[in-house]
Amino acid sequence: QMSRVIVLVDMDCFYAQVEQRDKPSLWGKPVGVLQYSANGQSGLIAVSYEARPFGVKRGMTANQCKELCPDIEICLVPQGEYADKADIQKYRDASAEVFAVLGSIDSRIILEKASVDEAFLDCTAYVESRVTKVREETIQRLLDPACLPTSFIVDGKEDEKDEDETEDEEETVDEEARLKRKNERIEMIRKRKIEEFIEKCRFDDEFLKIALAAEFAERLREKVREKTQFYCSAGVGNNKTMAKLVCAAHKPRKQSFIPPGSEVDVLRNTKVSSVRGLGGKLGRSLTERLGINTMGELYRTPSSVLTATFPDNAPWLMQIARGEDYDKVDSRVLQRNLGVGKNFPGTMAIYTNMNAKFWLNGLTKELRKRMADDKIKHRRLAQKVVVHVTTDVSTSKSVKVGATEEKEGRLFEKLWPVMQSMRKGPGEGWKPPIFNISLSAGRFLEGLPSKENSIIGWVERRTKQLEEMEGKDAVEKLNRDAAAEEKRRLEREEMGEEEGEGEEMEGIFMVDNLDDDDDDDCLIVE
Ligand code: TTP
Ligand code: CA
Ligand code: CA
Repeated sequence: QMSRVIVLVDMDCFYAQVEQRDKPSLWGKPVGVLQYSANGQSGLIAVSYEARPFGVKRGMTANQCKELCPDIEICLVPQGEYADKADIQKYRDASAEVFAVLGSIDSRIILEKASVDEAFLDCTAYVESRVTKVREETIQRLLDPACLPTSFIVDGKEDEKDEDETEDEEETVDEEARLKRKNERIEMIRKRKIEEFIEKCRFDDEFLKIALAAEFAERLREKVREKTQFYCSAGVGNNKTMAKLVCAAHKPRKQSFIPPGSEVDVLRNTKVSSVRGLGGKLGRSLTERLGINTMGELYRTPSSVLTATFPDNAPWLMQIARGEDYDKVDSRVLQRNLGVGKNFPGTMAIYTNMNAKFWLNGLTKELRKRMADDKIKHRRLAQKVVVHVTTDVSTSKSVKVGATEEKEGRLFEKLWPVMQSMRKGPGEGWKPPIFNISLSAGRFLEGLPSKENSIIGWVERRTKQLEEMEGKDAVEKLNRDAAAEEKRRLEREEMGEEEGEGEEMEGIFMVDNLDDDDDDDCLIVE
């Protein structure tokens, strides 16, 4: 079993930092980025860390956050050209700057763009090339406090106890001094844990590899900061799921890593919904059908129960509960889909076909614009557009598109009948009404990185090799395995677990989630 070393980099309050960089007087101040919408559904989509102690959260209106934090500076997302849409181009450009830095650091690193402000880096080859270097020298370097200045160990053991114990003795001290002492204590524990970790590196290469990746991540983040002015956080682990999970443990401007072997401890009290791949329907049905709320509970659930309830996903669920994840980092910097969409919540719901036509037309224009930009930039052409319509249920249908649909109006002519075919019941109206329309263009032709890395591409290459080596039987088995794996992947995708990860959608307010105080939930799927 090959062990890997994965780093997940996530920008801190990204859109807020873009605004702070645009207007430097905003650095260090509470800032909220508001997406204005003519239908009254405006809400915050990013909140600077200075505003968070006041309780300001994503999804709040300008009034709500002013009440909590009167000094907050509200920045408006620019308006787009069509369909009452926000123009997030400036955030996308800022994202491209960040990715340019991430991609230029070392050719041995595989970089996968996971969202507008997030990337996975497979550092296995890079750290392995460094493990062989003189060990004692490396250990001494790592032990230097300046080497891992913003790193925290996340091992699932409770540190809070140490922090609270001394609280009583200090009742006479003023708040400021108390806070200072508390921070000193945190810093002391941080350093002690790092030292313990580095000591283990003397005897254990798995520890050493993680430490080297953490050192790399510190420098990478410094470089991002230097080149773009933006701060970010990072997580280091043996796979994507763990790297992503621990990145959130210490934020902003910090990074976290897991001692190899502590995965189950780290996961024990983790909410199922905070785990990559379980943020959607599958995670919810774990809770609804089996009463499983935490990863620890999932870990303790007998495999027979999981298999009976989730026949296809049980093996994957058991792996994830153990902290194992074999999803590989795809060398992918381009988006797999271009998406646009809009919510029509409450009284904004669409009842008439005329209204539906109006919005589909606006969204189609917006999509065409993005496809055209994308075509020039990346020299590729989408072969498929998916129309999603949400009434009381969500339905989607895909259409093949090509060069013909690039002509003005042609794409709409193609999409409108598709949308019509999704209309239930008699008459001209929509009943139940439409709450969301979104379009996504995908399956790109030409130099397609996502295809090249897919299981299909892998099978094609392996088929040739294996046929030479082992004959037809082995090849057939391989094909069956790959087909089964692809089927499971598609099912997981369909169950909505990859929400907000692969697919980039802008401007969609998922109103269902507005009440949810879980920060990880997407209001807008990126
Ligand atoms: P996130 O990484 O989820 O959040 P964040 O960077 O603002 O804050 P954190 O420090 O906690 O990571 O999203 C990145 C950007 O994507 C965010 O700044 C704004 C945008 N976004 C939306 O427009 N709508 C959404 O629902 C979410 C989740 C993000
Ligand atoms: Ca972020
Ligand atoms: Ca993110």
